Order: sequence, then C-alpha cells, then structure tokens
Amino acid sequence: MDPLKQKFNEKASALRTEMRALLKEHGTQKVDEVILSQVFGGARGIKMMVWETSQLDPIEGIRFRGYSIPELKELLPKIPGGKEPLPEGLFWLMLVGEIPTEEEVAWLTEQWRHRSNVPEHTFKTIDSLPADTHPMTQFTVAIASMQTESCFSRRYGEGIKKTEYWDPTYEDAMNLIARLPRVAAYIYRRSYHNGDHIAPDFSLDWAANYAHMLGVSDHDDFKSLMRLYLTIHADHEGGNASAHTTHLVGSTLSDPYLAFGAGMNALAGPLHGLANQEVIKFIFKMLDALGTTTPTNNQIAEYVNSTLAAGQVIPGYGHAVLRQPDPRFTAQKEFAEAYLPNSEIVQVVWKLFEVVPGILQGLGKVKNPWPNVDAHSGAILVHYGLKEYSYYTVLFGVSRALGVLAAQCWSRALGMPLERPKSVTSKWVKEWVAKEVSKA
Ligand code: HAX
Repeated sequence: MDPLKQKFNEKASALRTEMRALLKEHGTQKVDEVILSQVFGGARGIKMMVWETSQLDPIEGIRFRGYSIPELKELLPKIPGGKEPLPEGLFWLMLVGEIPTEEEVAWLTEQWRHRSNVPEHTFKTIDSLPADTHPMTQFTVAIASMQTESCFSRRYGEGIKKTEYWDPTYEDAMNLIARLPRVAAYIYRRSYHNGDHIAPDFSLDWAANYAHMLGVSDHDDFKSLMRLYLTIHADHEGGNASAHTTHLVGSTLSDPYLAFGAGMNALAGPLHGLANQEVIKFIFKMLDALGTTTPTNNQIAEYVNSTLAAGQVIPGYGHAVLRQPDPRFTAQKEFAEAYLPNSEIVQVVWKLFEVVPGILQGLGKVKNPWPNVDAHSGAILVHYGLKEYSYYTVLFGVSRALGVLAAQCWSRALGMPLERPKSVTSKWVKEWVAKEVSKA
C-alpha cells in the first residue's frame, strides 16, 4: 500500500471507530433548528453533512483542516526558491490532516505524473464535439468518458465489501486528479489554438505542468500563479453547489468520475463557478461602454448602478455564507500587488472593490456586499495572456477536484449513507402554518 493510502487508512479507521461510538451515545441530540425561510431559502445554514477537508467561517473565511490561506501560504511546501504553495501539499493536508514534508509532496507529484495517462478515447470524445462547445461542457463530457477507467466501478461489480469502498475511491481520486491538467489543457488548445497541443513536461510539478500545457505564457510567474490558483480554489466546505453535488451523487455509490462530473455541472452555473467568466465579461463590457480602459470611480459607480437598475447582479460580489471580503480574493489581490501592480485591468478590479460594496450595501437587501473568489482571477489571467474567459471555470474545476475527491474518500471511509433529505409541498406548508397558528 502506498504511504499516503496507508496513512489515510490509519486515520480513517480511527475516526470511523470514534464516530460510531459518538453516534451511539449522542445520536439523538439536537444539532440545529430549521425555520420555514430556510426551507424555502436554499437550505442556507442548515447543518446536514459531515465534510472533513475544510470549514467556512462567515467572517474569517475558509480554513483547510484548521489552517487559513495566509497560514497555508507560509506552511505548505513550495518548489525551491518558490513563493507560492504547491497544490499537492494541500491535497495531502485535506486527505490526512497533516502538513506534508517536502519529500512527501515530491512523492505525490511523482505519483500524479505516473498516473496521468489519459485514455485515447477521451481525446476522441472531446474531438467529436463541435469546436465551439462551451469548455465546461467539454470538461464534463471528458470526465464522464474517463469513467471507463473507474476502479470503484470495477471492484463494485466484482463484489467488494462495504468496509473497503474507500480503497478504490482513493485510486480513482488519485488517477482522476492526475489526468485533469492534460484533459483541461487539451480542451483549451483545441478550442482556442486550432488543436495545436503541447506535450506534458514531466519535470514539472502538477500545476506548473498544467500552465506549461496551456501554453499562454512561458513566464515562471504564470506557473507561480497556477500553483496559487489551484491551491486556493480547491475546497470551500461541503455545502457549496459543486461540493454538495459531488457528495450527493457519490452517496448513491456512483463512482468518483460520475460524482465529480456531476459536481462540475454545478460549478458551471453563473451563481457559482461560472461567475469568474461573468466578472471579466462584465469588466470588458463596462470598459467598452465607458470608452476607456482607465475609468474613474464615478464612472464605475454609474455603470454598476445601471446594471443593478437593469435587474442584473454584479458578478464576483456577494456570497451565501461569507460576510467579509473573501480571503481567496485577498490572496489574489496580494499576488497582483506583488507581481503585476501596474496592470490596467487589475487596477479596474481594485477600483470596483472601492466602489461596489458601498452600492450593494445601499440596496439594503444584499447580505454580503464584499468580493468573492471570482472577482479577481480573470484580470490576472488576462494579464498573462489567458483572455478566453469561457475557459476560466475549467481552471476552477481542476482545482475543485482536490477538495471534493479528498472528501469523497472520507465519505466512503466513514460509511456515509445515501443522502435523502425530506421535501414538502406548498399545500403541506400552508396546512402546517395554519396548525401552528391555531396552537398559539
Ligand atoms: N449583485 C446584485 N444583487 C445581489 C448580489 C450581487 N452581487 N448578491 C446578492 N444580491 C441580491 C440577491 O439577488 C437577492 O435579491 P432578491 O432578494 O431580489 O432575490 C438579495 O441580494 C439577497 O441575496 P443574498 O442573501 O445576499 O445572497 P444569496 O445567498 O441568495 O446568493 C450569491 C449568493 C453568490 C448567489 C449572490 O450574492 C450573487 O448572485 N452574486 C453574484 C454572482 C457571483 O458572484 N457568484 C459567485 C459566488 C461565489 C462562488 O460560488 N464562486 O464559485
């Protein structure tokens, strides 16, 4: 058994025993109260799932296994002389709860290289789609096509014991993560560079190799950006739509390819991961309408107000849980301040940050007027030459695989059951309310 798998097995067996005992003793204890507006309001805040890899605080933002993003930037291994953390290190941390050593991360980089071979039929499947198919559609189709390789599906068919489900789930997670950069880069080159593909460079780490295969910039800073980007987008606890969808579909014992593919369909919505494309589209449209690349705060305010008056949202702002600027926005802002402080498009993002929160606050209904993860990424990508914004959510998806697939290993190891919450009809609600009123 490989060292990461061995470590995971030890941790998982211990936690499984602990949780069984805890549930036996405290299983009937109340965790939460649910109010009617939560039933109608997208189940906001209802505690109904266990997610080991990260937890979100409305004020502090995300913590991965207890570590904030600034702490991880400090503690996770980097390439020699590098400033940004390696996503391999975050995956290790999410899976087994320990900050890995440099040697452990080097081992994981090598594992993912070793497992990165993409089946030929996946490339053929992608090529069979019209060239202008949205990259997220190509991505989910490609993920589904790799399901032919699923160890979980094969072992389940052969008759595996429940207590062993985690093992082929781990294998699928590792193989799928290893293959995603090649698949994602293939989609990019096919869609925007006439299918002029770039072979992987196996001397590079996972994120840098992805940057290399995209072929938009030879600059080492772009590789650094990708290491940071693929680290900070990886996980945002279990309730967000892409994580929850992966969890829900996985709970039927669909294998990790099918479950993750479903999660990516959720990420492709404009209220979720597609917001990174929508933000830069919004910025380009605004600059076009204002006839300048260096708008003033007043001009921006006027444009934002007209967008709101037209009944549209301001992409990149607001969040279902966060009530402060997203630390993932701040991490990207700090990157831009260090690497590209004079970029005109980045300056526009910073001006929006000065203007938008006040306007949204003034509406009196927006619970979080602050920027989220998607408010900044596009401007930095444009600076490095990745201008095709329809592709941006694929980058997010490659990163999100780390969190949701580590979490899927835990769901299998802890024996999480089929997810099946209760729904009610509006007739039931009216009758229930009438009964409650008559009781009062
Ligand atoms: N612009 C304008 N109005 C906004 C707004 C924004 N950025 N954010 C929230 N609102 C509005 C809502 O549309 C809602 O209006 P109605 O009552 O008229 O329907 C009201 O404010 C209350 O919404 P909320 O409770 O503050 O926010 P929700 O939890 O319902 O929704 C969203 C959270 C992220 C979906 C929302 O803030 C939004 O639409 N933002 C813009 C899209 C975006 O950036 N999405 C990415 C989020 C991060 C992410 O998942 N990335 O992957």
